[in-house]
Amino acid sequence: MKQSIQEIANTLDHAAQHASSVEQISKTTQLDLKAAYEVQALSLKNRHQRGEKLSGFKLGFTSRAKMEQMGVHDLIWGRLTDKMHIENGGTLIRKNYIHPRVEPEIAFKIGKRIDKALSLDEVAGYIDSVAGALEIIDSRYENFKFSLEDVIADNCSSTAYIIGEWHAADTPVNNVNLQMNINGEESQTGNSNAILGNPLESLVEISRILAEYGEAIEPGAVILAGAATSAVYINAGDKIEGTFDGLGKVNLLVD
Ligand code: OOG
Ligand code: MG
Repeated sequence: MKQSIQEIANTLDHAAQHASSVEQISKTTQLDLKAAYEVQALSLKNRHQRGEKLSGFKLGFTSRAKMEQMGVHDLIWGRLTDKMHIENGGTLIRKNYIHPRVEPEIAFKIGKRIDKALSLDEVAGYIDSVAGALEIIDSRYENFKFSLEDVIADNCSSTAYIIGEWHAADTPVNNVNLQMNINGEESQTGNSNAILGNPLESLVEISRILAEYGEAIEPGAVILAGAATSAVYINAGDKIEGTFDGLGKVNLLVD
């Protein structure tokens, strides 16, 4: 059934809240990119009405590994809220999610308001601190399958994130070797340069995109640069550990 932008937003928000998957929107309603981002904004509005606060932004499909895994080849962005944040070493309750996956990321904490497109040379001056991170994504669509517009409308599968210890802004985030182990076994290995050649480029991109969109990034906001490797399904009982050379470890338990 064809749905309005508001109805789609409510459908996706409901699916996220109740851990129940829905059919891809693109099967019944054609959204263009602008409409897909409108759906995302409206679904976030629902979250804000329930008391969730915007805590930052994320980029998606910034690495070839992710583009190839999901068959989508354009950069996307979504919004993070305080409710999505899990402490390092904390626990994710599997039954609250549909089919969650984990992926290793680089995180930035913003130190100074960003309200314009920044160059690679400029972004350093806006960073408070940097860290290794794990992102949990949980597409609200059946079988984790979507078109570009579908995934944007679904807030880019955003569900949860875990940040490692914050390090000084000048700690290198490029050329960081990283490894993700699940239950003590190596699951993914990679290098942070898989993210747009240098994760700092993700900050350049989000500054440009949000400036065009008329939205500022406030001090304290977290930016997830995008996964450096493919994402991996997680199960109750899993112990996940990300190791980032020079940035330390990030841990999550799944219950
Ligand atoms: C979309 C989210 C992509 C990333 O880091 O590339 C993303 C998805 O794969 O479900 O978060
Ligand atoms: Mg991600």
